[in-house]
Order: sequence, then C-alpha cells, then structure tokens
Amino acid sequence: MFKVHYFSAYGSAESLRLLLAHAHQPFENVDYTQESLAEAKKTDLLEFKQLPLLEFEGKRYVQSHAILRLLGRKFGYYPTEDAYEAYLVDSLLESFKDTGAAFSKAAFNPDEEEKKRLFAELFETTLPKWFAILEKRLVSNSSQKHMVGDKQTIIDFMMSSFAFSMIYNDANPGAGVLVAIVSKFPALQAYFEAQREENKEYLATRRVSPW
Ligand SMILES: N[C@@H](CCC(=O)N[C@@H](CS)C(=O)NCC(=O)O)C(=O)O
Repeated sequence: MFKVHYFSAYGSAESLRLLLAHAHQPFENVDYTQESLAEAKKTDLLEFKQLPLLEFEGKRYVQSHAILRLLGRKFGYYPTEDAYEAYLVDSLLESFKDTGAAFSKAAFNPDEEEKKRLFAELFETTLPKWFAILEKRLVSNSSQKHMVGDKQTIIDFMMSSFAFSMIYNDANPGAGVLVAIVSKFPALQAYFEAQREENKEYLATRRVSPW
C-alpha cells in the first residue's frame, strides 16, 4: 500500500494521488499539520525537511517531480522509449516550477502593496502567457486530450492537479479569476474537460480542499 504524506490538501501531492488512482493503486493519506510537520522535521523522516513524501515497499521517496517520474516509469506514464517525448513531458513539468515560484512570490509576500502588484502581474501577464504556451504545445500534439502523445503521461496528471485544485475547484476562493483567464484558451479548456473524464473516478470521491 502506498502512503502519501502531505497536508490535508491537494497541493504538490495531488498529481501523485491522481496517478496512483488512475493506475488503480490503493493509497493512504498521512496528513500533517504545521505542528506535526515541525515535529517530523526533527527526525530523519523527511530528507529535505519538506512534504510530500511517498512511502512504499519499505522505502521513502521525496521531491514531488522525481516521485512523479518514478511512478510514471513504474506504471507506464512516462515515455521511456522516446527521448524527445520525454523532453516534451519534462519541459512542461519544469514550467510548473517557474509558475509556482511566481505564485509563491506573490502569495507569501509580507508587503500588502507588493503582494497586490505581484498578483496583478500573475493574473494579467504571467498566467495568460503560460497558458498560451501550453495551448500551443497542446494543439501541436497528435491528440488534444493529452499534452504529449496519445496516452496519459505524468504531465497530464500535473496539468489535472493544477486544473482541479486551483481552477475548477469551487472550494478555492481564487478559482473565479483563473476560470476567466482559462476561458480565453478554448483548446486548453477542452483538454481539461477530457482530463476531467479521464480522472473522473478519483475526482468524484476525493476529499474537498481549497487548494
Ligand atoms: N521541491 C520540493 C518542494 C517541496 C515543498 O516546498 N514542500 C512544501 C509544501 S508544498 C513544504 O514542505 N513546506 C514546509 C516547509 O518547507 O517548511 C518538491 O517538489 O517536493
């Protein structure tokens, strides 16, 4: 049985949960609070003192993208035969780091004025530009239901994690503005609907979380 250690939230663990559910691999959530994370940091449980952590077959795995690739290889969601396809997957995955960094810079900024400015930049410039690039990749792919190739890969779980945690999530108070931005990208919207169908069993039963 897989154990997903994370907060009681979607966050950086959700792509892993989506993949495990799609691969019909039972998993258990081990939920943390800030307090229990602080306690865990005093032990050698978390190699980089961060979550998520995945545990299975007596081993522990950290760094969400590395875990995603590991599970992708294990369950057939990573293009191991084709180096170019692997590059396409990886370059999209890397772009999540850049967007995530821009989001964190805004969200955790202690200066309220600067925070407002950074969020405006994120919504007006960073996200629309990123979505345009994602959509361009999508329409140049052989299937518009997947980002790379014609079957599910780890990047589809990453895209779905973002879509169904942040954009199409009624529990996320910031979802409205993201829905409005994505509505300008019809191919991306259609892709997310295809991914909703692809992941429907998990999405129908997972717990509700604002992020
Ligand atoms: N590169 C790491 C980043 C992990 C990370 O930033 N985790 C956050 C939660 S999303 C965390 O553990 N924050 C608590 C802390 O650093 O004290 C990964 O992708 O796993």
